[in-house]
Amino acid sequence: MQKISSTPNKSTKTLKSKKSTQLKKLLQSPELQFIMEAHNGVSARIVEEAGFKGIWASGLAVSAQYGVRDNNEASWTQIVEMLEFMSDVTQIPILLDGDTGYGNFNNMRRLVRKLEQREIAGVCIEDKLFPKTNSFINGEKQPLADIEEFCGKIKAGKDSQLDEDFCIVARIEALIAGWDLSEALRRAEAYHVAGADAILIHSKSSRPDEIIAFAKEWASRTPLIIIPTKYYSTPTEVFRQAGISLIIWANHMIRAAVASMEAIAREVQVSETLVNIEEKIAPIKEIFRLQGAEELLEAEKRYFGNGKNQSNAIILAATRGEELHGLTRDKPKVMLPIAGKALLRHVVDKFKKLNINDISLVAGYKAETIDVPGIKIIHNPEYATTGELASLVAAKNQFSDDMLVTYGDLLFRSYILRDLLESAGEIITVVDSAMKNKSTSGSPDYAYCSQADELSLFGQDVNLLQISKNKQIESNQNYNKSHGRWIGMLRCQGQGRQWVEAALCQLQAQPEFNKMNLADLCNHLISQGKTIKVLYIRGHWLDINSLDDLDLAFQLHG
Ligand code: SPV
Ligand code: MG
Repeated sequence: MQKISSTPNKSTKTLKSKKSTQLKKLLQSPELQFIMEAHNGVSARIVEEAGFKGIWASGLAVSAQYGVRDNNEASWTQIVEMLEFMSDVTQIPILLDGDTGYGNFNNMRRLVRKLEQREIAGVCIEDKLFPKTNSFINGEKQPLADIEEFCGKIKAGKDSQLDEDFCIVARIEALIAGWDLSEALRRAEAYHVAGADAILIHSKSSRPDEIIAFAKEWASRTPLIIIPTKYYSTPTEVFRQAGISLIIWANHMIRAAVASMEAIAREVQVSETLVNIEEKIAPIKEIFRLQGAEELLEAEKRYFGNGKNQSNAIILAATRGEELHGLTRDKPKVMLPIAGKALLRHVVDKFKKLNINDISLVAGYKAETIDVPGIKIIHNPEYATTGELASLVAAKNQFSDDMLVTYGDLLFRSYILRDLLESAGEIITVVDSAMKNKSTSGSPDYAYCSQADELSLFGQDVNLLQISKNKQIESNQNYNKSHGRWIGMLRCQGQGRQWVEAALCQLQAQPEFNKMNLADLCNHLISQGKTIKVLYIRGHWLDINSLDDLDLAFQLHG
């Protein structure tokens, strides 16, 4: 059985037998079989999906897709490199059109070993001289290889294969080069004796007569292969009756691609629009499918775990920011420029830097002026009379099992977000225990926690007990002095989302819901016995509530 591959778009569901074994079986099958040309990874995949049981890696087509002639202008390693792409994305066997073997017997030995390493099932070599020319260009002027020398190449190839099923096909060019049937048969016999697994008899005639005559004389001494490019109008049944084993459709994928590309390129060039061609070409989705994009998405879920953020962010930014007076006359606070870009842009960039690309912003005041790209804007039309929780409810369709909820007027260092993303817990929030040099503009929220921030606690679980506008509170618990400032950033994951949804439902039933803010939500959750974990930080953030804050922000980011 073929080994399971980690190659992205190789299906591992229905493993077929070894590719060389598959090719050998095709050649030895009593039924007439067919293989189709492919010239790169995507065409190989298309051929496999169409139902073909094998691929012809055509020298003509692979050269053409590189934009070079079929005269060994592409080096053999360049051919093998392309074969690797083709082999990686398919499970059916590939028979390489190996031209003359790219040199003498020694080159042939190395070629066979390199092909086996890439799971190429077999190689066909033709009895011409290196560098060869395509059989349909001046065929009669092309010299044939010396029989004995060519037999040596076949033997060398067979002797160097490690996989007993690897196939070597000997291709006879005698009819192409203007020799007669008896020369073709003489060569076929010699190549058979040298160990060829099959004979390919090539013809450039528009009628099948000479290959039918050959097949009759050859009488299936080995499997017989044909390439009916020139005698294409012959009914396939004729080949079947003649006892042909394998038909190679040798160049039809590259010709189909070229015809389509020429037509589309011409049309777009002339019309200067895409509007007429969209329906004539493959949808982008089809390209993604052929590349196996879906498999990668699934693998990311499997292997990235928490390492890659599937989190989304909800930014609350519906208010004007009255304290900033005239500055917010024509735009909301989040659109104020700081160091050349809007405050909101700084926030969004921080999220994007950590791969959080699903960002929703709840806007209200002057929402139409928010022009930060790459975010969804959700409106809270009642922004003037409602608080943060009403804005959060407006975004409830964006809730996910790993969501960040934050104020839009926070400037913070990236590590804070990174640490929050790496923290465990259903709900985690950030508390600044330093509180130094911090403006107390606006009305700060103070956090009361299960433990003060001590370096010795580093990494230990600390829970939020209460958020209050008061720096000191009357408490019948064993705390009354706040442990820091709550910065207004929450992460809810797993169950945390359900907790928040349930809490919002309960709070919505209360008459003062429209005045409630995120701190009220946290306090309610705690009163319901839910745990909110604390991530302590020591500075490195700023919320913009006043002109002083704005000055500070300029100092930090300007
Ligand atoms: C090829 O496909 O490159 C072949 C077949 O060698 S033919 O072009 O018919 O010679
Ligand atoms: Mg060729």
